[in-house]
Amino acid sequence: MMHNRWKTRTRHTRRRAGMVLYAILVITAMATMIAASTMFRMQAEVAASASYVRTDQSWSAAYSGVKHAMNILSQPPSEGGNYDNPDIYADQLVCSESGDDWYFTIYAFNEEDDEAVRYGVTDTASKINVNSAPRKTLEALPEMTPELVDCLIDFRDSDNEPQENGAEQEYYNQLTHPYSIRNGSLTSIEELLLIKGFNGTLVYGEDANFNTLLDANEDDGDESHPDDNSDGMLNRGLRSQLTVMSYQLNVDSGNQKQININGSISSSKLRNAVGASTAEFIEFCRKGGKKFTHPSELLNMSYTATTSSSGGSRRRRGRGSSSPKTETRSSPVKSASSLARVLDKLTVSSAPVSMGQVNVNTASPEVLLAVLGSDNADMVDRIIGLRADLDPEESATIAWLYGNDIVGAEAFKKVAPMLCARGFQYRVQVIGFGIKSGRYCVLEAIIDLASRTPRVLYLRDLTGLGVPFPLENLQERVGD
Ligand SMILES: [Ca+2]
Ligand SMILES: [Ca+2]
Ligand SMILES: [Ca+2]
Ligand SMILES: [Ca+2]
Repeated sequence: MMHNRWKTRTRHTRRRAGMVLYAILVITAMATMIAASTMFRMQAEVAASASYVRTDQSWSAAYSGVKHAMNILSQPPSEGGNYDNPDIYADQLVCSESGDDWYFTIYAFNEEDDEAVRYGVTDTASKINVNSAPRKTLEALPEMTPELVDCLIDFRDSDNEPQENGAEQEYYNQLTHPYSIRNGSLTSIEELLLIKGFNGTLVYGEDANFNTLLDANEDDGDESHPDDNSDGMLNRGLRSQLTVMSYQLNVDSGNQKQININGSISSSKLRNAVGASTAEFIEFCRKGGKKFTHPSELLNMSYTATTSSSGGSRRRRGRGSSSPKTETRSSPVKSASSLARVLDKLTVSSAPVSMGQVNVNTASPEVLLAVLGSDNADMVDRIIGLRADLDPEESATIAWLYGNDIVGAEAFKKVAPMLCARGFQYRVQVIGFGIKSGRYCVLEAIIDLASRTPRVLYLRDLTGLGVPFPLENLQERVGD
């Protein structure tokens, strides 16, 4: 009886997933089950006898997609953006060669629909940087526990002093197969798997074939790999919320170096950047010995500087030679537009880069909640509700949070250091495919636009996990 019910449910799920035949292929150590279309499988069998050149060509087609994304992202934002823009990311012809037409398609997880991909890239600043995130941010992630965070912190900190529930090298030395821990920054998200308490389910979630879609076997509980909770939603694991590759360049929207208001600055440069009155106010604060912690401090700020009234030649040391005098001025930065200007043009450190800020324009609600704290759940709702309607100019800095009354001045200053409005590194997932042969290659790359010339920071071949979606759909579409 039970058995029949399972069968009925399975048939239903399969219908829902479309005309798809499932084949079990042992691909990775995790023995992943993948979905493959009948047509594609037949084509693949034919193609399997073809020369290896075919494989090289599908790899080249996919890598062309990586370079294509790098090229697009190096230019000013195009109309349609980079989040979901089929015109520039779906079914792009690379070449016709060896009797086949080679295409690539760049795709990513679709927040609105886990049964359809979006055509675009993913800004890694939309995630939390595992190397710089404070404990409370990590603990606020739904899947994290204080014990896991203790072990993660021990793994990344340079010392050998274990946290209360953590594990340092000594623990790993006692494993059947001991290994050295990083005791420094993680270099790939996969390294999480080396940390005590972390496992594939936690890191990868239910998306066993990495196709960003909820496949039937990922929504049937323990009936098939992976073991999922069959709740009709795709849990994408910590890798969807964490990154090891995000950093910001301290440059303005025109890619010019920001001015460090705690360093030595040229008055005329400062004036040109933020206007005379704001420049004068900053100089007044600096003369008073003020050290800024973030440019947002200038919003609605007032500052009292102590000056001496000695007025002239040096007096002899002694009582009554001069009386202290104070002067209070208030900052001209009061509107969202003047705030946007100082956020764009100014910084508070001489470092060329900064780390750890999350992009308020692209982060998921879960990430924003973890970063801003559960006390700010209303703020997160308002951010998500408003940001889709912003034009690129408005979303160029985080000042829109203040301008749209999402937060008042004081709350803004508290959250501003944790947020940014722009990413410099992107994750690209791309399939390169031959329309006639059905040969394909899937690559995952992280590209970095903050270096002098754009570069690939990370590249992985995901082809072994199977075809991400039925290729005949692509074939039909491209054939139109
Ligand atoms: Ca350590
Ligand atoms: Ca999947
Ligand atoms: Ca399953
Ligand atoms: Ca689920």
